[in-house]
Amino acid sequence: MENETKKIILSGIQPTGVFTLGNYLGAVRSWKKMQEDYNCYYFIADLHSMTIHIDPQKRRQQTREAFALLLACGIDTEKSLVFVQSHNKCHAEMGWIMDCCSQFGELSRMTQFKDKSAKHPDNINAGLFTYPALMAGDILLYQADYVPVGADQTQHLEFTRDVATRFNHTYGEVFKLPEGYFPKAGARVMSLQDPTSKMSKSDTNPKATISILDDEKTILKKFKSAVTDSEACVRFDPDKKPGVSNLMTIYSAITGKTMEEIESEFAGKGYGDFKAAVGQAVADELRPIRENFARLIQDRSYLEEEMKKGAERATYIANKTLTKVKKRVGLLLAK
Ligand code: AQP
Repeated sequence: MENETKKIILSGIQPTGVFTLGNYLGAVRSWKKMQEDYNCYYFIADLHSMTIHIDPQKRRQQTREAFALLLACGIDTEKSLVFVQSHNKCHAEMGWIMDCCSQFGELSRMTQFKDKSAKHPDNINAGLFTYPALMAGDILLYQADYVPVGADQTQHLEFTRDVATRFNHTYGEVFKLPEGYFPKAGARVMSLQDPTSKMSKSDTNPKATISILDDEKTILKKFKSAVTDSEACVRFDPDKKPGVSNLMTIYSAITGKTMEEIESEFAGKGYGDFKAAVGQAVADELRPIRENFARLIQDRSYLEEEMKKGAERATYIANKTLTKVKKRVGLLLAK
């Protein structure tokens, strides 16, 4: 599976619901492509998902589904290391060590903490605050060269580099400093009902998001009711026409057409034709994923076997770094 000459890429996704078209076009689709050129480590970030309250039974189910969804999207366990974060105990242990290497001030400046605290004012837990330290541990454990980052994650990557630099300086060189990786075909997908905010799995309005398991009829219906504007002209202008521009971004990401090509394809046509074409392109793209998922989720023993293999390999790799870290900070190793 691994090739010593290839660089390491690491990324995770939270089991907070069925992946959206945003998760797919912004992350998972690129993860599939990267498998050819890198040693890819992908994990289901179930520990991170604990920063919000989810019913325990639902969390278990969503974690299994998220694992199956990654495989359904074309992540191949023969090429990539795929695992569930909590199945490798090194993450929790490293997370604590990273907590102790993080400063209150720098964690307080994280915009995600501010955003998520505002979104869940009744549950501003310590995990939400120290989330970036756990994430730094996730990345540094595997000596990742690259971490694919969306615009909303750059601050966390900077934080990881700062913590790693500080640790290396204090205790001696252990960590490789990871760099951001910006996939060429990545796209930021916005809500279909409020195109100024990003499409999110946890959005409570089902019309705002496309789940990658939605069937064709549902997808076409959701695009039909997507918020646009009254100009009736397909033109890319994210500031003045956020709704139409979002639909163009989605169409472009799937068909590979440029914005100019899309503008001329729909010149003189109404939004009805445009929305139907975007919906159809999305439905065609997601159909095989939905079919793969339906098959995989039935095969519980296969999923469990793949999770076990992933956990063993991930633990083997991460434990090498964790042991070095423990020695450097002066934790007495158990004999
Ligand atoms: N709308 C989006 N457009 C492009 N990329 C997106 N990602 C998420 N939403 C979009 C990318 O998907 C990856 C996995 O995300 P995550 O599950 O770890 O957390 P998130 O960014 O908080 O995703 P959600 O869907 O918004 O989840 P909830 O609702 O639980 O908070 C990341 O690479 C992310 O950039």
